[in-house]
Amino acid sequence: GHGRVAVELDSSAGVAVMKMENLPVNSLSLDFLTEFLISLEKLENDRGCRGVILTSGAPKIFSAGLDIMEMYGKSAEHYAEFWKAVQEMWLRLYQSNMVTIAAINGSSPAGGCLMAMSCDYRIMAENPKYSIGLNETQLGIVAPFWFKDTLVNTIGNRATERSLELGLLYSPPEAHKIGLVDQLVPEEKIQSTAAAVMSQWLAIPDHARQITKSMMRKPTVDRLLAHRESDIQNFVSFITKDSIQKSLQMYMEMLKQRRG
Ligand code: CO8
Repeated sequence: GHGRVAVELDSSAGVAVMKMENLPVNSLSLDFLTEFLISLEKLENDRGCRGVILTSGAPKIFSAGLDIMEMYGKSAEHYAEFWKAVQEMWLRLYQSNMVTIAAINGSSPAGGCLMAMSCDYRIMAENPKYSIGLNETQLGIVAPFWFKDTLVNTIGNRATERSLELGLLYSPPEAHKIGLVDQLVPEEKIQSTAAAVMSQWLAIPDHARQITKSMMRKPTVDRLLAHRESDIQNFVSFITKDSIQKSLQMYMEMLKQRRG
Protein backbone atom coordinates (compact mmCIF):
# COMPACT_ATOMS: atom_id res chain seq x y z
CA GLY A 1 0.00 0.00 0.00
CA HIS A 2 0.86 3.67 0.15
CA GLY A 3 0.71 3.86 3.92
CA ARG A 4 -2.81 5.26 4.27
CA VAL A 5 -4.18 2.00 5.65
CA ALA A 6 -2.05 -0.10 7.99
CA VAL A 7 -3.12 -3.73 8.15
CA GLU A 8 -1.94 -6.10 10.83
CA LEU A 9 -3.14 -9.69 10.59
CA ASP A 10 -2.96 -11.93 13.67
CA SER A 11 -2.96 -15.29 11.91
CA SER A 12 -3.47 -17.36 15.05
CA ALA A 13 -6.67 -15.45 15.92
CA GLY A 14 -7.71 -14.96 12.28
CA VAL A 15 -8.28 -11.28 13.03
CA ALA A 16 -6.88 -8.23 11.26
CA VAL A 17 -6.68 -4.68 12.53
CA MET A 18 -7.18 -2.11 9.76
CA LYS A 19 -5.88 1.21 10.94
CA MET A 20 -6.78 4.26 8.88
CA GLU A 21 -3.82 6.60 8.57
CA ASN A 22 -4.81 9.26 6.08
CA LEU A 23 -3.55 12.11 8.23
CA PRO A 24 -4.58 14.52 9.62
CA VAL A 25 -8.28 13.52 9.75
CA ASN A 26 -8.76 10.31 7.68
CA SER A 27 -10.90 12.14 5.17
CA LEU A 28 -12.19 9.74 2.53
CA SER A 29 -10.33 10.93 -0.56
CA LEU A 30 -10.36 8.94 -3.79
CA ASP A 31 -6.81 7.72 -3.13
CA PHE A 32 -7.67 6.68 0.39
CA LEU A 33 -10.87 4.89 -0.68
CA THR A 34 -8.96 3.04 -3.39
CA GLU A 35 -6.34 1.84 -0.94
CA PHE A 36 -8.97 0.97 1.65
CA LEU A 37 -10.83 -1.16 -0.91
CA ILE A 38 -7.69 -3.02 -1.96
CA SER A 39 -6.79 -3.77 1.67
CA LEU A 40 -10.30 -4.96 2.49
CA GLU A 41 -10.48 -7.13 -0.63
CA LYS A 42 -7.17 -8.80 0.27
CA LEU A 43 -8.46 -9.70 3.72
CA GLU A 44 -11.81 -10.81 2.29
CA ASN A 45 -9.99 -13.26 0.01
CA ASP A 46 -7.69 -14.51 2.76
CA ARG A 47 -9.15 -17.69 4.27
CA GLY A 48 -6.99 -17.10 7.35
CA CYS A 49 -8.84 -13.87 8.13
CA ARG A 50 -12.33 -14.10 9.67
CA GLY A 51 -12.64 -10.75 11.36
CA VAL A 52 -11.55 -7.13 10.96
CA ILE A 53 -11.27 -4.39 13.55
CA LEU A 54 -11.54 -1.00 11.87
CA THR A 55 -9.89 1.82 13.76
CA SER A 56 -7.96 5.04 13.35
CA GLY A 57 -4.31 5.95 13.65
CA ALA A 58 -5.17 9.67 13.61
CA PRO A 59 -5.33 11.33 17.02
CA LYS A 60 -8.89 12.24 18.13
CA ILE A 61 -10.50 11.48 14.75
CA PHE A 62 -11.94 8.18 13.51
CA SER A 63 -12.74 9.68 10.10
CA ALA A 64 -13.81 13.19 9.03
CA GLY A 65 -16.01 11.63 6.34
CA LEU A 66 -15.86 12.32 2.65
CA ASP A 67 -13.00 14.51 1.60
CA ILE A 68 -14.62 17.86 0.90
CA MET A 69 -11.81 18.78 -1.49
CA GLU A 70 -12.98 15.89 -3.74
CA MET A 71 -16.42 17.51 -3.94
CA TYR A 72 -15.31 21.02 -4.67
CA GLY A 73 -14.03 22.70 -7.83
CA LYS A 74 -13.51 19.46 -9.80
CA SER A 75 -14.88 18.09 -13.09
CA ALA A 76 -18.11 16.10 -13.47
CA GLU A 77 -16.00 13.07 -14.48
CA HIS A 78 -14.03 13.37 -11.27
CA TYR A 79 -17.18 13.59 -9.14
CA ALA A 80 -18.59 10.48 -10.85
CA GLU A 81 -15.41 8.49 -10.24
CA PHE A 82 -15.25 9.65 -6.64
CA TRP A 83 -18.87 8.77 -5.97
CA LYS A 84 -18.44 5.32 -7.48
CA ALA A 85 -15.59 4.70 -5.03
CA VAL A 86 -17.75 5.86 -2.10
CA GLN A 87 -20.52 3.47 -3.18
CA GLU A 88 -17.99 0.65 -3.56
CA MET A 89 -16.58 1.24 -0.06
CA TRP A 90 -20.05 0.95 1.46
CA LEU A 91 -21.06 -2.07 -0.67
CA ARG A 92 -17.91 -4.00 0.31
CA LEU A 93 -17.94 -3.10 3.97
CA TYR A 94 -21.67 -3.47 4.55
CA GLN A 95 -21.71 -6.93 2.95
CA SER A 96 -18.38 -8.20 4.18
CA ASN A 97 -18.31 -11.90 4.96
CA MET A 98 -15.93 -11.16 7.80
CA VAL A 99 -16.99 -10.00 11.25
CA THR A 100 -16.36 -6.25 11.22
CA ILE A 101 -15.99 -4.23 14.41
CA ALA A 102 -15.52 -0.47 14.48
CA ALA A 103 -13.26 0.71 17.30
CA ILE A 104 -14.27 4.37 17.15
CA ASN A 105 -11.38 6.14 18.82
CA GLY A 106 -12.29 9.68 17.73
CA SER A 107 -14.87 11.86 16.04
CA SER A 108 -16.80 10.30 13.21
CA PRO A 109 -19.01 12.70 11.23
CA ALA A 110 -20.90 11.95 8.01
CA GLY A 111 -19.01 9.40 5.86
CA GLY A 112 -17.04 8.41 8.98
CA CYS A 113 -20.29 7.53 10.69
CA LEU A 114 -21.37 5.60 7.58
CA MET A 115 -18.20 3.51 7.75
CA ALA A 116 -18.76 2.74 11.42
CA MET A 117 -22.43 1.87 10.82
CA SER A 118 -21.40 -0.51 8.04
CA CYS A 119 -19.62 -2.70 10.56
CA ASP A 120 -21.33 -5.42 12.61
CA TYR A 121 -20.59 -3.82 15.98
CA ARG A 122 -19.48 -0.39 17.22
CA ILE A 123 -17.37 0.37 20.27
CA MET A 124 -16.72 4.05 20.98
CA ALA A 125 -14.23 5.71 23.31
CA GLU A 126 -16.16 7.64 25.97
CA ASN A 127 -14.29 10.90 25.41
CA PRO A 128 -16.73 13.86 25.65
CA LYS A 129 -14.84 15.66 22.89
CA TYR A 130 -15.77 13.03 20.32
CA SER A 131 -18.96 13.06 18.28
CA ILE A 132 -20.63 10.86 15.69
CA GLY A 133 -23.56 11.28 13.32
CA LEU A 134 -24.76 12.08 9.83
CA ASN A 135 -24.41 15.89 9.84
CA GLU A 136 -24.87 16.41 6.08
CA THR A 137 -27.72 18.94 6.38
CA GLN A 138 -25.42 21.17 8.43
CA LEU A 139 -23.23 21.42 5.32
CA GLY A 140 -26.26 22.22 3.19
CA ILE A 141 -26.12 18.80 1.53
CA VAL A 142 -28.44 15.83 1.63
CA ALA A 143 -27.38 12.37 2.77
CA PRO A 144 -28.00 9.87 -0.06
CA PHE A 145 -30.82 7.33 0.40
CA TRP A 146 -28.44 4.50 1.23
CA PHE A 147 -26.79 6.54 4.01
CA LYS A 148 -30.33 7.06 5.30
CA ASP A 149 -31.18 3.37 4.93
CA THR A 150 -28.06 2.40 6.86
CA LEU A 151 -29.01 4.78 9.69
CA VAL A 152 -32.59 3.46 9.74
CA ASN A 153 -31.21 -0.08 9.99
CA THR A 154 -29.09 1.02 12.95
CA ILE A 155 -31.33 3.32 15.03
CA GLY A 156 -34.84 3.02 13.54
CA ASN A 157 -37.06 5.31 11.54
CA ARG A 158 -38.09 8.02 14.02
CA ALA A 159 -34.60 8.54 15.44
CA THR A 160 -33.27 8.71 11.87
CA GLU A 161 -35.82 11.31 10.86
CA ARG A 162 -34.80 13.68 13.64
CA SER A 163 -31.12 12.86 13.40
CA LEU A 164 -30.92 13.41 9.63
CA GLU A 165 -33.06 16.54 9.36
CA LEU A 166 -31.13 18.30 12.11
CA GLY A 167 -27.78 16.86 11.01
CA LEU A 168 -27.11 15.84 14.61
CA LEU A 169 -23.68 14.95 15.89
CA TYR A 170 -24.02 12.92 19.10
CA SER A 171 -21.72 12.74 22.12
CA PRO A 172 -20.71 9.18 23.05
CA PRO A 173 -23.41 8.82 25.78
CA GLU A 174 -26.11 10.13 23.41
CA ALA A 175 -24.91 7.89 20.58
CA HIS A 176 -25.03 4.92 22.95
CA LYS A 177 -28.50 5.81 24.20
CA ILE A 178 -30.03 5.83 20.69
CA GLY A 179 -28.12 2.69 19.65
CA LEU A 180 -25.84 4.40 17.15
CA VAL A 181 -22.96 2.76 19.00
CA ASP A 182 -23.25 -0.52 20.88
CA GLN A 183 -20.77 0.03 23.68
CA LEU A 184 -18.72 2.77 25.33
CA VAL A 185 -15.36 2.14 26.91
CA PRO A 186 -12.51 4.23 28.33
CA GLU A 187 -10.22 5.16 25.49
CA GLU A 188 -7.35 2.93 26.62
CA LYS A 189 -9.63 -0.14 26.66
CA ILE A 190 -10.93 0.22 23.12
CA GLN A 191 -8.61 -2.22 21.34
CA SER A 192 -8.77 -4.91 24.03
CA THR A 193 -12.57 -4.62 24.13
CA ALA A 194 -12.74 -4.92 20.35
CA ALA A 195 -10.62 -8.08 20.50
CA ALA A 196 -12.84 -9.57 23.24
CA VAL A 197 -16.07 -8.78 21.35
CA MET A 198 -14.51 -10.21 18.20
CA SER A 199 -13.89 -13.57 19.84
CA GLN A 200 -17.58 -13.71 20.92
CA TRP A 201 -18.69 -13.11 17.32
CA LEU A 202 -16.15 -15.59 15.96
CA ALA A 203 -17.54 -18.30 18.25
CA ILE A 204 -20.58 -18.43 15.95
CA PRO A 205 -20.12 -20.70 12.91
CA ASP A 206 -19.14 -18.44 9.97
CA HIS A 207 -21.60 -19.91 7.53
CA ALA A 208 -24.69 -19.39 9.71
CA ARG A 209 -23.59 -15.90 10.69
CA GLN A 210 -22.80 -14.89 7.09
CA ILE A 211 -26.16 -16.06 5.72
CA THR A 212 -27.94 -14.28 8.55
CA LYS A 213 -26.01 -11.07 7.91
CA SER A 214 -26.86 -11.25 4.24
CA MET A 215 -30.54 -11.86 5.05
CA MET A 216 -30.54 -8.68 7.16
CA ARG A 217 -28.57 -6.46 4.79
CA LYS A 218 -29.21 -7.64 1.24
CA PRO A 219 -32.47 -5.74 0.68
CA THR A 220 -30.68 -2.49 1.56
CA VAL A 221 -27.74 -3.30 -0.71
CA ASP A 222 -30.04 -4.32 -3.56
CA ARG A 223 -31.73 -0.93 -3.43
CA LEU A 224 -28.45 0.80 -4.23
CA LEU A 225 -27.47 -1.80 -6.83
CA ALA A 226 -30.77 -1.22 -8.62
CA HIS A 227 -30.15 2.54 -8.76
CA ARG A 228 -26.39 2.76 -8.80
CA GLU A 229 -26.03 4.75 -12.02
CA SER A 230 -28.82 7.19 -11.19
CA ASP A 231 -27.32 7.66 -7.72
CA ILE A 232 -24.03 8.68 -9.39
CA GLN A 233 -25.88 11.04 -11.73
CA ASN A 234 -27.80 12.53 -8.79
CA PHE A 235 -24.60 13.15 -6.90
CA VAL A 236 -22.91 14.77 -9.90
CA SER A 237 -25.82 17.05 -10.72
CA PHE A 238 -26.30 18.00 -7.05
CA ILE A 239 -22.65 18.66 -6.29
CA THR A 240 -22.07 20.75 -9.46
CA LYS A 241 -24.84 23.20 -8.54
CA ASP A 242 -23.52 26.69 -7.83
CA SER A 243 -25.44 26.93 -4.57
CA ILE A 244 -23.97 23.64 -3.31
CA GLN A 245 -20.44 24.56 -4.35
CA LYS A 246 -20.95 27.81 -2.45
CA SER A 247 -22.18 25.98 0.69
CA LEU A 248 -19.20 23.64 0.63
CA GLN A 249 -16.81 26.54 0.15
CA MET A 250 -18.31 28.38 3.11
CA TYR A 251 -18.15 25.23 5.23
CA MET A 252 -14.44 24.72 4.39
CA GLU A 253 -13.76 28.35 5.30
CA MET A 254 -15.66 27.94 8.56
CA LEU A 255 -13.55 24.84 9.38
CA LYS A 256 -10.35 26.76 8.75
CA GLN A 257 -11.42 29.90 10.70
CA ARG A 258 -12.59 27.85 13.68
CA ARG A 259 -8.94 26.98 14.29
CA GLY A 260 -7.70 30.46 15.11
N1 CO8 B 1 -12.49 16.93 3.99
C1 CO8 B 1 -11.37 17.60 3.70
N2 CO8 B 1 -10.63 18.24 4.61
C2 CO8 B 1 -11.03 18.19 5.89
C3 CO8 B 1 -12.21 17.52 6.26
C4 CO8 B 1 -12.96 16.85 5.25
N3 CO8 B 1 -14.08 16.17 5.51
N4 CO8 B 1 -12.37 17.66 7.60
C5 CO8 B 1 -11.34 18.38 8.03
N5 CO8 B 1 -10.53 18.71 7.03
C6 CO8 B 1 -9.28 19.49 7.09
C7 CO8 B 1 -9.50 20.85 7.73
O1 CO8 B 1 -9.94 21.79 6.77
C8 CO8 B 1 -8.11 21.16 8.24
O2 CO8 B 1 -7.32 21.57 7.14
P1 CO8 B 1 -6.15 22.66 7.33
O3 CO8 B 1 -5.16 22.01 8.24
O4 CO8 B 1 -5.66 22.87 5.95
O5 CO8 B 1 -6.83 23.87 7.93
C9 CO8 B 1 -7.59 19.80 8.69
O6 CO8 B 1 -8.37 18.84 7.99
C10 CO8 B 1 -7.76 19.56 10.18
O7 CO8 B 1 -9.10 19.83 10.55
P2 CO8 B 1 -9.50 20.64 11.88
O8 CO8 B 1 -8.51 21.72 12.13
O9 CO8 B 1 -10.93 21.02 11.77
O10 CO8 B 1 -9.27 19.49 12.97
P3 CO8 B 1 -10.07 19.28 14.35
O11 CO8 B 1 -9.33 18.20 15.05
O12 CO8 B 1 -10.30 20.57 15.04
O13 CO8 B 1 -11.52 18.73 13.91
C11 CO8 B 1 -13.04 17.34 12.67
C12 CO8 B 1 -11.63 17.53 13.20
C13 CO8 B 1 -14.01 17.14 13.83
C14 CO8 B 1 -13.04 16.10 11.79
C15 CO8 B 1 -13.43 18.59 11.88
O14 CO8 B 1 -12.40 18.89 10.96
C16 CO8 B 1 -14.70 18.47 11.11
O15 CO8 B 1 -15.78 18.59 11.67
N6 CO8 B 1 -14.57 18.26 9.77
C17 CO8 B 1 -15.69 18.22 8.88
C18 CO8 B 1 -16.34 16.92 8.95
C19 CO8 B 1 -17.52 16.88 8.07
O16 CO8 B 1 -18.48 17.63 8.22
N7 CO8 B 1 -17.48 15.99 7.08
C20 CO8 B 1 -18.58 15.82 6.19
C21 CO8 B 1 -18.10 15.49 4.84
S1 CO8 B 1 -19.51 15.14 3.80
C22 CO8 B 1 -19.78 13.48 3.90
O17 CO8 B 1 -19.00 12.75 4.44
C23 CO8 B 1 -21.01 12.86 3.29
C24 CO8 B 1 -21.47 13.58 2.10
C25 CO8 B 1 -22.65 12.89 1.49
C26 CO8 B 1 -22.77 13.20 0.02
C27 CO8 B 1 -23.66 14.31 -0.27
C28 CO8 B 1 -24.38 14.11 -1.54
C29 CO8 B 1 -24.56 15.41 -2.25
